[in-house]
Amino acid sequence: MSAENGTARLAVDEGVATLTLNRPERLNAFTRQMHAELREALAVVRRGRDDGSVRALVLTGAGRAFCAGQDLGDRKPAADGSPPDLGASIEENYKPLVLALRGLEMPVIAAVNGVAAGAGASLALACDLVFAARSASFIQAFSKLGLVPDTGGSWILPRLVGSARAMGLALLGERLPATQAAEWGLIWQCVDDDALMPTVREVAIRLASGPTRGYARTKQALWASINNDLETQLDLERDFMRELGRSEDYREGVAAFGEKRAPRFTGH
Ligand code: LHQ
Repeated sequence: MSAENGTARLAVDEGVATLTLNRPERLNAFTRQMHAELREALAVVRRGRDDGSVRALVLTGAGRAFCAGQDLGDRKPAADGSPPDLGASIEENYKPLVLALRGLEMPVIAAVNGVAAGAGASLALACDLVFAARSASFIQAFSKLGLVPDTGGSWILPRLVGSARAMGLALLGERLPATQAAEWGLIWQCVDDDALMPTVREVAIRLASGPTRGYARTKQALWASINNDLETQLDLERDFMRELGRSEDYREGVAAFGEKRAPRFTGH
């Protein structure tokens, strides 16, 4: 588990892992150290899924921001003055981060407590469910630096809000308030600032006591549907249903329905 004073803090409680980006003085901007600590924390979360102690993940930011994207001061210019290889940074850090979140076999929830800019916005949108505080906002800051939306941003934006709005967001780089993000369908829900963490916690605990395997396949199926044709998706549903029909949680769900009681899911 990451150190309490690290740049990525991990805490586990009631089956919910909470991963907090922790560089509040730099609005939780990513550094190489933070990426390394995030990788370490996500490995702990994966082990927690294996031993049953973690069944939902919440991602949030310390202080007044969610994440301001790449730390623009973290990269020292090369001694010979040659330009940086941003592609290498994507390959080593950002791409594995998105794939790790997408591959986690549990629901991943973003609690966007403040501004989410650049790769910070993309990180939030890579989560399965996004809640944002009313005062939060999303900024596609890349265009102001002459860059392209990364960390999956160019893939997810048009899929969430359509190409007209995606293009406007990406080219203009204007601040999108959380309320409008919810109206546009960029995120699941916008809640009052004070209600953000209690709401997310309540949802995360509910999900962590649910049929985790079913949730994992549901998230996998929905993300896969974006690229699949109908027949491929029907085949995927068949395969997942075949697997889940043999699960303990399905048996428990059917038994609980018949006995008119609340199910006790174990995630198996
Ligand atoms: C920061 C940052 C920051 C360092 C605030 N870095 N210090 C790029 C390159 C390579 C590979 C991979 O991917 C990427 C993708 C990207 O993420 S590109 C986008 C990078 N991010 C940005 O361009 C956002 C830059 N930040 C801002 O525009 C503003 O800070 C926002 C709009 C987020 C918040 O504005 P304010 O609420 O007015 O806060 P502030 O600007 O005063 O920031 C507070 C402090 O945080 C300040 O430091 P200071 O010493 O003056 O108190 C900022 O310099 C620092 N900070 N973002 N990304």
